[in-house]
Amino acid sequence: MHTTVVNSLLGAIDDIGRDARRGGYSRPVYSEAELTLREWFTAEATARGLDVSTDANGIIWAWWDLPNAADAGDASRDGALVTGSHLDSVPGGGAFDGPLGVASALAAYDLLAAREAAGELHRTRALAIAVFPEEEGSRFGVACLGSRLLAGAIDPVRALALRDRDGNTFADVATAHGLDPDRMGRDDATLARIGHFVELHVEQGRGLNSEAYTDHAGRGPAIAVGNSILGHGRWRLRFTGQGNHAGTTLMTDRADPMVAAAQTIIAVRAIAAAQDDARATVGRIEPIPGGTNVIASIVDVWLDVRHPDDAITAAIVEKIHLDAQTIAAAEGCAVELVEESLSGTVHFDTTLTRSLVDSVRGRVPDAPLLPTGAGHDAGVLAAVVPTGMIYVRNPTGISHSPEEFVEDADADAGALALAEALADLL
Ligand code: HGY
Ligand code: MN
Ligand code: MN
Repeated sequence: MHTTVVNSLLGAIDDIGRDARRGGYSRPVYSEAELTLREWFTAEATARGLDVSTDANGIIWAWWDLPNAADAGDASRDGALVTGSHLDSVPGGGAFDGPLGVASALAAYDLLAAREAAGELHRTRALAIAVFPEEEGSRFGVACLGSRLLAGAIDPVRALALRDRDGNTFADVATAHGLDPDRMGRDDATLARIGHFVELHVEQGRGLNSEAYTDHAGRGPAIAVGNSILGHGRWRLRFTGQGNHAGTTLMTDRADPMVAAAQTIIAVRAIAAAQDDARATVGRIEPIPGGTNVIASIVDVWLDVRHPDDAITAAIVEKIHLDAQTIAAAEGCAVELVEESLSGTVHFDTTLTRSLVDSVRGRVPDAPLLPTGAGHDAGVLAAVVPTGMIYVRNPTGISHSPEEFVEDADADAGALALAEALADLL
């Protein structure tokens, strides 16, 4: 059975949150764009007869109960199979990071519901589609904020005090959208309902499209199964100098934090390049006050460091911090390092991953097992429930950029693979 449901679902949201300045999409959590996507998902799930609700942490749940659920009541949802992803994006992100997993879950539901109606699927448990808020951490700075709250991986007090660039606290924004800050945090009742979590996601990086899996004619498997997620974290380096006038301050009289930040950014690349498998990135820099004719008084630089070995990630950050201190001192500046978000390397549940491989290879025999350098809610939930991932080929591997792409046929293959995997787990 061939489905183009995924592509029509994605087509329906194609214009939501487009960013004319950056290109691509900017859909920060609880922005108008992301709220519109939440409404889109809720409408699509409700139209399918799913029972849709939003929990205390802002996670949307769309339940496909067992046929006899009325008798079993809530207990019938214990140990459910859950799939889904996120709808928020990075600034100027692609169309697929997050929404592909949500649209594929809806398309997979359609395939499974048809099989159940035809008497070809006899489920032993409920299925839920979950949509997690703030997976990218683009607004409040902590990646996977919704799944971290659910799993108890972040103190709700800290989460509620997080601020966006306009100074709004997560508490205020969440309250404005109907949540009760006092009810946020680890949710054991909801965790008890998650027997397995399977997330489908657009591939990010050169895996399926590498020579290892794609021949010169571009042929190769469109689907992969995930086995691990690289440990990763985010730190803020704050350089403090002396704000002053660009025209009246001699070069010998300056303590310019911008110069210290710039030298440190070069050092970041050198330190990461010297360590196999390490990735370190500065994608965001914010001078205060940020005037063209003003020597900055403060420059904030955000660091993203990743490595398979968490101890090496820590050592890289420590080396960067030491170099930053030396550089700052030479410029008459000071520097402080603050950790904002940290996720250790995750290995997905081996039994679940085995099941996913067997299901996927029923349709895509040469589907490989791949590690990923990208974080996901599945990575956070892996600490509390068995989780696994399925990736759909991205011809360029480019992500967190408008060039992120998935061929229609591969998106369909992803929905079919997800449906197969879920059917075998239901
Ligand atoms: O940053 C990441 O790896 C993910 O896209 N949030
Ligand atoms: Mn994502
Ligand atoms: Mn992402």
